[in-house]
Parts: sequence; C-alpha cells; structure tokens
Amino acid sequence: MKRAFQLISSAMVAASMFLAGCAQGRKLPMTTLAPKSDLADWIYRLFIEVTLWDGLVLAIVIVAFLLAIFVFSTRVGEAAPPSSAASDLKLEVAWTVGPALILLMITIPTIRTIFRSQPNLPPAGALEIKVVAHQWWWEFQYGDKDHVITANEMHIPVGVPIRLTLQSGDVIHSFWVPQLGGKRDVVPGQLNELTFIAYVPGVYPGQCAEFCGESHANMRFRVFVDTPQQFAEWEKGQSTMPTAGAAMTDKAAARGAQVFSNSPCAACHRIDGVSKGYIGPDLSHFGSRTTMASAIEANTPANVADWIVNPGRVKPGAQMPKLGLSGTQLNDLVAYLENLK
Ligand SMILES: [Cu+2]
Repeated sequence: MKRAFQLISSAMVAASMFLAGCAQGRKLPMTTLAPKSDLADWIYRLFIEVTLWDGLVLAIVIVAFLLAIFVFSTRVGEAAPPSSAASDLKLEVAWTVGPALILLMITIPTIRTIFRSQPNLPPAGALEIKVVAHQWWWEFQYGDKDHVITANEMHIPVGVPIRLTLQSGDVIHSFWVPQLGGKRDVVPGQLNELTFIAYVPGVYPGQCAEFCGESHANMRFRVFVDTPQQFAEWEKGQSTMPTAGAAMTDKAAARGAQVFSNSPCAACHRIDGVSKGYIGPDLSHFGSRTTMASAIEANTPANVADWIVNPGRVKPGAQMPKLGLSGTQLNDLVAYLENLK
C-alpha cells in the first residue's frame, strides 16, 4: 500500500514537473504534488487516498468487463442459452453496499480535511498578513499598523503559523500557491481566511485562480518561505524608510526621485515618506524585489524601463498609463526605483 502510494505520487510529480515546465518554461513548478506546508500536505494525501479508491473501482470494472467478453459470452454460431435468473439477491446487495462503502471511505477523509483546513480562529502565535487582490496584482500588508506593505512577493517565516485575511479591491479573485495550500477565493465585500504552516524554505510561485479580466493570467506572485533569521532581516529592511538609504547617494537616483515626485507616479504609488498614492503597488522597497509586474518579469533596469514606456504591452489592460518619459529622465527614474531597497 505504502509502496503503491509512493509510486503513484512520484510518477505524478514527474508528470506535473514536465507539464509545468512546458507551460511556463520556468524552473519554479506550479504543482500540488510536491506539498511544502501542512495544508498542502493534507490536500495531497486526500487526493492520493481518493485516487487509490478510484483505482480500485477501475480495476473491478476492467475485470468485470474482461469476464463478460471472454468468459460469460456466447461465441459466433453458438446458440445462446436462455437465462433462467429472475434476480440474484446477493449480487444486488453487493453492488449496492459496495459502492456505498467506497463513497463513505472517500467522504470521511474529505470532510475531515475540509474542517481541518478552515480553522475559525488564528492559531496561537500566528503571523497575520492582510492580502488585497487587485486587477492585476497582489498587495501584502503586515502588522496592525500596516508597517510593512509590499506587492507580489510575500515573505513568511518557515515553521510559523500564517494567517492570511483575503480581501478584494475590485472583482473576484482567487489566491493560490499550489505547493502551500488550496485555492481560496477573494470576494469583494467579504473577508476570507487561509491558515497554514510552511515546512520547507524556498520560493513558491502563486497565481490568481479565478478569471478576473484581461490580464488574469498575468496576476502572479511569489511566496518566499524564509528561515527565521532571513525573515527578521527582510522585515527589518522593509520597516525602514527607503529614502534614508542608498537611494540618495546615487546621483541618477537622486534626480530620479525628482522625476518621481513631479510626474503622475506619485499620485498612484506610495513610497514611504515620499508619496501616498494607493491605486498601484507600494514601491517603498521596490528594488528589494526579485520580480516585477506581478512576478511575470525579472526586476531588471531594462524591464522596469520597458514597463514605464508601455505598461500595456507587458500587461494588457494594466491601469498604469504611458508616461511619455524617455532618455535621461527614464534612466534616472529607473535608477531611483531600483535603489529603493
Ligand atoms: Cu485575479
């Protein structure tokens, strides 16, 4: 039984890695078959358990099918004997009770997993993060006073209970990190929750899983499961004022700060201590992120410049307008943003 479990799961992991690789051409697999949290593990085990019962049903059907063809059938030219059976009580009881038992064996673990995955209260010592879904990006707010706000890259410590409260800024979205847990819808006017403990440090890709408009497929994000030390460092970095750091020591960046403040950027984007915009992602520590544009591109100066010149080309339907910046102004602005560590 255990061996069958292992064989099935490793074959499925291989297949999903292959398919994920084909679909995205990326190294981070979008798979539910390599769980890295308690929640993902419960769902995975349930899936395997149900699949084994399905396999049993399939085997019974195939055996009955083969018996009907090769054993209990009449050959060509043979006279079919008239059936004398009116009913067979034993058989009828068997094919009623058998499927009912199999359904029961599937129902019990399913209901147990549903209740396990929806705790009413946050576990003791949980890190609470507010997740706000927008067309088409993700906002993450840490702590009561929103002292850390970031976008599209969520950092969490390994081994600590995480309690996400999910809300939408516009339409229905769905929060999904396959290796860390099941999908949870993000519905306007409603607070949904997701609770889990990540077991293994690493980077896990996420994706909006509810069609939400033109760039739904571009509404990705990443979850960084950090060691406690890495997480403490990250949180400390995100809590400090970005403008006090390296941004002002670089001349291009210093000029770029002026471009930012004098352009429409500041009306839509917040930078701690600089601007209070809230329509687009918070850019306070933009330079510390590895990706941009909802994790669809690497955060490089060339990609940032490309984005500013024509956001709609990178992410169709994006609300950010073309700003008409070019040359030195564009380069200075990119230098400023990349320096916001
Ligand atoms: Cu969405």
